[in-house]
Amino acid sequence: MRTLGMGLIGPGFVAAHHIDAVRRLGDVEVVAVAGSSQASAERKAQEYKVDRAYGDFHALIADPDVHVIHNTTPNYLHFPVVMAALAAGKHVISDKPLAPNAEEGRKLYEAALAAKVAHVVTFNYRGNPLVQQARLMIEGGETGDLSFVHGYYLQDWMTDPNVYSWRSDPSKGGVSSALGDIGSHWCDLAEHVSGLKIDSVLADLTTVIPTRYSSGASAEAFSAKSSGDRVPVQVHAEDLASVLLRFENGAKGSFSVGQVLPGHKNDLQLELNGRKLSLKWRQEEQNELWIGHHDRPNCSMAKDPSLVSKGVLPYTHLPGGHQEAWADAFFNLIRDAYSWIREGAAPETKPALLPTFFDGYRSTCLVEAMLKSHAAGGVWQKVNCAS
Ligand code: SOE
Repeated sequence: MRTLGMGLIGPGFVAAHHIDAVRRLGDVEVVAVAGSSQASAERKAQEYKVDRAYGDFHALIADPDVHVIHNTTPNYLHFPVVMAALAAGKHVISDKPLAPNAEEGRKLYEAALAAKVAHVVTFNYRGNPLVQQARLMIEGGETGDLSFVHGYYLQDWMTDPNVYSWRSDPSKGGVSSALGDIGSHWCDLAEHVSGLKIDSVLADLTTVIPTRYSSGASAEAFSAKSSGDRVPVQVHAEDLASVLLRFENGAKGSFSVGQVLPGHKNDLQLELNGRKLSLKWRQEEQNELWIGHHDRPNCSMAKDPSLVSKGVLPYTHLPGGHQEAWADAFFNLIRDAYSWIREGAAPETKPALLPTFFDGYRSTCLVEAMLKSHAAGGVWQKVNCAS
């Protein structure tokens, strides 16, 4: 079997998890990392124990030993980095949001199809075993038709006004902040698990902290804030939003996102109410799936290979009672991506779990519709996303 080479472009807390997941595969070599300068790339290469460091991402893409590019750059670099990787015929695994707007999202999706390479977006919550359990129960008819799909994705790492991230800067994070960053995950998960597409949205956006204080350096998500002199910066992007949803089959839904909500670390919840039963999954208690009944006691299903459906087994790694975690779910997505690459990356061999650039493009369409709905004063907005 040919050894595949992986190259990673970008810093951030998630970069280390891309590298760990690839190393866990055992048959893929982490060849090189690229950063914003030669010095930062070398620092990262040393930290991750990688031999080659590039201060220019074009040089990493041109490296003949790199077959798969992992993009973990800030949002404003996704388009140029991913486009350059596709032009060089490399497989791409990109962080979300795929692009800052639907137009660029669509261009990347089309370029990926034309390049005939694997194209994956890290909507990693799909990789959790009990998320797949819920998806298969719905697909198998156990819930009955869904009438309501709802939940939230709440965090608190931006609660302090001294945290200033590129996500708050319209020229870097894109016009949206919380919706693009974590609303994209929630909507992807809701559509993936329910099997339903969101048809239209009605959104209400808020900036709870309109003035932030920047020290010049962008704060990494979840990191301690930097010290030093600070200057006030006006922020217009949303840090809190609530959205009503209409699904294509007539089901209704709603979700809220916020990144300034004390006590909520990475609190994603998805609940799906069917005509026969309800399911609820919460990321911070990811080894349990709540099953709600009308005519008998509710119960909670534990993540246990002896209990889950057959299709979920490849996504469990440990016996019952041994908790699986964020990194295991992330690994599941990376493992499916590389098995797709090894199979030739044709559309018909794509594992069902795997989110592609179409899903990344779709999420840019959803966020764009939400921004339009809010800008129009809160009117229903249809989601336009031609496939
Ligand atoms: C910060 O909000 C962040 O790191 C997101 O960018 C990730 O996609 C999410 O999984 C965790 O939170």
